[in-house]
Amino acid sequence: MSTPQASTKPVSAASAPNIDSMLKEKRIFKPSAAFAKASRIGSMKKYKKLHRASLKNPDKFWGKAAEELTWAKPWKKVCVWKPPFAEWFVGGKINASVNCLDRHLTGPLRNKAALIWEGEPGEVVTLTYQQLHREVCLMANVLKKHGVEAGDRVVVYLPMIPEAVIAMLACARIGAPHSVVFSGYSAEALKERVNDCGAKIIITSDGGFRRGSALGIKRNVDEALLGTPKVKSVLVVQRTKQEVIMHPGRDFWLHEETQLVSSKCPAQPFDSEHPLFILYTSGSTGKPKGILHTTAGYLLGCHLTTKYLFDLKPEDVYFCTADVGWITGHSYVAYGVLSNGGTSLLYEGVPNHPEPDRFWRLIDKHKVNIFYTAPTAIRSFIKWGDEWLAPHDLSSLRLLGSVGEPINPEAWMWYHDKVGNKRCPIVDTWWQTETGCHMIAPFPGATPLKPGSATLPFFGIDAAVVDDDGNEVPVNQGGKLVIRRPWPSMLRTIYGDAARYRKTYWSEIKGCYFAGDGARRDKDGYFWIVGRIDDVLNVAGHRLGTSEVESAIVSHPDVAEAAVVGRPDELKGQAVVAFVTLKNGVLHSKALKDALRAHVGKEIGPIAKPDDIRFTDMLPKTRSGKIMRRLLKEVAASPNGEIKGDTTTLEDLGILAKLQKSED
Ligand code: 7RM
Repeated sequence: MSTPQASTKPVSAASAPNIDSMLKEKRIFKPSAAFAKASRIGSMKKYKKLHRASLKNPDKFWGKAAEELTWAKPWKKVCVWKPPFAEWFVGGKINASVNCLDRHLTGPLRNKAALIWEGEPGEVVTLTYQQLHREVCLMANVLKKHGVEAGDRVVVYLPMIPEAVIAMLACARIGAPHSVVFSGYSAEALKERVNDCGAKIIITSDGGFRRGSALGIKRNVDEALLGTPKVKSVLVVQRTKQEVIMHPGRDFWLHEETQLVSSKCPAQPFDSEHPLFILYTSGSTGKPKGILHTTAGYLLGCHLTTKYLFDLKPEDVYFCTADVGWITGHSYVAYGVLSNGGTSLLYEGVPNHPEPDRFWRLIDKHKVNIFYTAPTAIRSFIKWGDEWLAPHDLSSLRLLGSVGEPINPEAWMWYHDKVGNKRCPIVDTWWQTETGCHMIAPFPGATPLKPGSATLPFFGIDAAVVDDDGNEVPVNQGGKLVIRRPWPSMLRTIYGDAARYRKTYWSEIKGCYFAGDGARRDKDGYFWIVGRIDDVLNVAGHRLGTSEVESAIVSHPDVAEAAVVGRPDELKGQAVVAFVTLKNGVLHSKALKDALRAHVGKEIGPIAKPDDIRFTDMLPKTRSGKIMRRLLKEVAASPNGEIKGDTTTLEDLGILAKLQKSED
């Protein structure tokens, strides 16, 4: 660790070589013997052997693994790598919807539930594989009737209803790449995405139920379509029966259209590298990036990680709380589960409607075995109070998952003790829209868990923590998290902008994929994500990841959530500013501020003590629940709390006004 140096000018934290790490988590949780025995990878010895072999001969590993998919024509070459462009399973032909549906129809899975859907008002719809197949064929034929051909982009703007999954698979069936846009995004955001991908058709709904009322969705489409000259048709699912305006010749009710087409739709085989979907990530600056995924490699990644990391069993009910508008909803609500013949539970609404126990109700009612959610949700559950769990039987759960942000050890422990009743492994999955599927995560029957660490890389994944020259940094030193070789489910490009693809992901560290996260590895080789590199703090020569300081604050019993940012400081380079939300019933006070500062001093060291603590009711988050530190940085730095940055992806604009006045 470097000695503290007084620095007079603010140093760009992002370009300095290393990140200091000070928080040391000591707790370890080993898988139970029974869980290990029943799982596919039951020991570290087995994991290490297979991981080593997968890196020694990746073509052999991925080639063998790809035999688990159903191919229309076998591939000739596993990987052709012309950096930074990869092709996988070259020469092969495959259809993703066949892998998720048709191949399950010839055996006992035919009558198994593929989707169990619960609407926010409480109705339940179950679709077996046979029934889902029929719905997908009908929708695929409606798309064809409206002139959609292989290669045409289809925008899907739907709430969490079965039609969202049906639409994705219908597109896959006819080789039309889908671009799902989160239904909570505005007309403006929708318009930008529709135009960027050049879609001629949109699948949407009249509305959706959220927080107890019928939200308008079609009306956003109407507004967006004032500025999307290419769109010719809009297919509308009837969900809420609210009043909508249907433009003659352009808008069609889906339930009427499906009456007019056949339920037979033979799947066409497509090249392995045929585009499967484009999914836009907002990022912090510039226009959204259309992340392009192709068919075979993506599907293989989803298939394998679901099978091994979630240890999916035929009898499981699996519940992922992510919206289909995010990559998690693509890979782990739809493709990965269905490709394995699993049962995926979808829920339409918010977790606190009608009461904050909705997820626990769902788990109890549907006897959920695997539950996958995000740290932001877990911190809300903690804030709402343990009493909401008490009346519900959660004993069906056998595995818990986490995704989206580093999970702070306190939230991990709560999830483990209160939701998992100390019985369930927590699979903390590090990955990105760009990586397509899980990259770093524990094997639940093998990997000893350390709260807050995503642990070790999946098979075939060559992850490392490096300095700016690409050299691995010593144990427990922070650096840039990179992947040193291509993998099947990696993004292929940014739609329409190969130069930006090269620059964003492949130019920072020579020969490596880098997408912005900082991390360290401990003595056991475990990866600890310390936050986004752009957010790293530089305090008197110490470079601190945001997640460690936040974890320290959240480990105080009065705190629900914290976000830490740097503010330019004459003396130290940066001062540490913490935005803190408190648990229900705890009052703000000067004494509590002092206590929190002392607590961080004890947990991490005096260097990390926040110079400024601001209590707030809420933190600014993206629609998918990630804290927007970029906005907090502006609030912290500007004397009058002015914000100039892009706020279009912010969940609740009202938060900013509140933050500007936040109590200090
Ligand atoms: C799946 C998803 C990606 C970014 C990523 C990280 C952060 C996601 C974890 C995590 C620590 C995790 N895709 N992130 N999972 N950080 N531990 N388990 O979230 O494209 O929307 O975001 O999210 O910063 O780069 S994403």
